[in-house]
Amino acid sequence: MKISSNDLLELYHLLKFPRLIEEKMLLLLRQGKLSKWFSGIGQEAISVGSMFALENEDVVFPMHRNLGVFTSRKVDLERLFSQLLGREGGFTKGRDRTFHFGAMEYNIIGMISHLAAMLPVANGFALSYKLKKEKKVALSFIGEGATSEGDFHEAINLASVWNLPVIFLIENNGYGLSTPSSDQYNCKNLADRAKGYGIKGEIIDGNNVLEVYTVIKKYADQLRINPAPVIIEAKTFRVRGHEEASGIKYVPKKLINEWKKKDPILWYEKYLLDKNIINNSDIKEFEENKNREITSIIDKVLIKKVPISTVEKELNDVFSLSSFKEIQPDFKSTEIRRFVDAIKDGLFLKMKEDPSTIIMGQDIAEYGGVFKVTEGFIEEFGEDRVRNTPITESAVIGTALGMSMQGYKPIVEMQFADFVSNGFNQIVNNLAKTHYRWGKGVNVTLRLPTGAGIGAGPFHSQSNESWFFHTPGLKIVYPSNPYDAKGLLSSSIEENNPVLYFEHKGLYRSIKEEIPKKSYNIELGKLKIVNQGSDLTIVTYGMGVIWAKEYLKNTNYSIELLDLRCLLPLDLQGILKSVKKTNKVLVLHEDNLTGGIGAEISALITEKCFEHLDAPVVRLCSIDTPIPFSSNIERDIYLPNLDIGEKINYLMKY
Ligand SMILES: Cc1ncc(C[n+]2csc(CCOP(=O)(O)OP(=O)(O)O)c2C)c(N)n1
Repeated sequence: MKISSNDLLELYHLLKFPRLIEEKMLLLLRQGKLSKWFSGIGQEAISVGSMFALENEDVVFPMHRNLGVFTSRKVDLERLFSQLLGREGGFTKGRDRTFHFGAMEYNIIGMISHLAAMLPVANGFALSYKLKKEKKVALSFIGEGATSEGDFHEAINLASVWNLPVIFLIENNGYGLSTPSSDQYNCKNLADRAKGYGIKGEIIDGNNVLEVYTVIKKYADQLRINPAPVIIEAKTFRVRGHEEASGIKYVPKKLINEWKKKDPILWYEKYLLDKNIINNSDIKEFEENKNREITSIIDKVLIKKVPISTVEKELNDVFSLSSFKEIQPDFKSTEIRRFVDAIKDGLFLKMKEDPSTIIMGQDIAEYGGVFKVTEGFIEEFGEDRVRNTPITESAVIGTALGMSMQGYKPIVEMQFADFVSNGFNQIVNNLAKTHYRWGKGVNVTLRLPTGAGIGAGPFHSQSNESWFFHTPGLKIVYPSNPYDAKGLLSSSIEENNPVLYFEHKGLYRSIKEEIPKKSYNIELGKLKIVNQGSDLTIVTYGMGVIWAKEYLKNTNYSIELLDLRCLLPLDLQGILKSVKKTNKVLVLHEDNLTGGIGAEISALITEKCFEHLDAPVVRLCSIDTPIPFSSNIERDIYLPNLDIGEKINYLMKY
């Protein structure tokens, strides 16, 4: 590949700039003006060469040693230094560490600490490009240490199956913290793994900026025409410590000295000097100019304030503002639908109305999903929008996040709610925290077929809503009837925040009711009073509502039955209003007792309206065991519903 002298010179300037910044940063660190630093010295050719090869419209996912990505994309330096030095005016309002930030306007998506977690998100961007027929690529950096993480394998496998234009660029710098690569993986080259994923892989000299540029450019050009992922392994070395405070005693000195001789800047300077493209005074002049520029910006930034905030501001930024617009139900045209049909109808109508909706999940296409919720969808909407996935919960949830950042409204079906544990990190650390960290709303809906009562055992029956209830940034929806299921699903899909939509499998085919045929929606966070009463309030949701309704058929007590419908946001005012009226409360749920939603509700009631209580708040929940397989044990011992009468009698007599 022929590169003009001007380009060679520009590349030199880009390569040298992050080194000059780092040298200054290391000084500031020693002076106590910088809290932490992960050095990329000796690895700059990888960041810079690859950025020089890409177009600015291509998205990039840097890691903690990729300062050169930000400088090569010409990110506003005052903002950059404000972020790095923890001052006001950075990218994350002081909410993130030195390198955990992105800048969407430069098509840079920030990392989270969980190293490989952004690889699936890169897939989401790449899939969006492909669907929109945009000739762009995604490039994701990853250290050789982090290639051991599950997300690495899931993301590449998914990208391969779907032919997504992603460059997975491994920076193999020999060590993952103190762990040498020989303790990290047991193959000769990580690029060799490409074969196993059915994709191309190539090893490059990560200290040779021209080689990095040439190879990345070659693949970027190819991927724009024929989308497919590729693994590039850039061999390099970490010549400083993992981070500056942690030392480097465990690395043999000889190795460091050998690699220092292969310094990418020294090599490239020599190359340009030999070609007479620069001379020593050019180098000196560039260094002096840039150092002056860096110093002047740093001086300006260091006198800026550290970010300050208020409780209100912090809380306000957890969620993107809701843009709920009510769609009234049309009761002129109705039909009798089961719970499962209502979900299917809601999903179908949304897919029909809004081309930005897309469904992903295991066996959801031709097979229609294990519960047949998406049966017939592929015929109607095609395989681009109804996507069968490999068994990769984490990669698919991360992909959904990337797609949502590209304007899609992805809906991901977990085959069973139980399997969401395999996507846990993506949910609690990526989906939940994105808006708070950098103000980007996340429109992802996860559908979770949940619940016991069908003898499916400990791994196909769990109520796991409380796993997520504790995490700021998530919304949790849990309907108990066909009408709500359809209306709440519509709102969940529109919601510009991550929503976990729990659907009880036991309700799918056991309940039905007359519901409007057309679309309508229901605002999230509003409970429903299923039955008015004055003696006692039952607070419940999901299957609990069905159990409570059964009980109500045969009691003379005046019971107020509240169906929460949403656990987050929780309609606390609605709960308190009822408790103030009845003065006694039973909190009922199928999930087991300890640390369940009931514990929080009970605490809130006790704290907020203690004076109105005539009895302790009582919880009735499943016992604290895994869910037994045997239907007898599940029904007679595990689940709580047989004890409703006893608990209510206890409360009434109190
Ligand atoms: C999931 C996870 N486990 C552990 C860590 C702690 N940690 C941070 S960086 C690091 C080493 C990473 O090595 P590598 O991926 O090779 O990148 P490098 O630091 O060498 O650039 C470790 C273990 C983490 N951030 N995330």
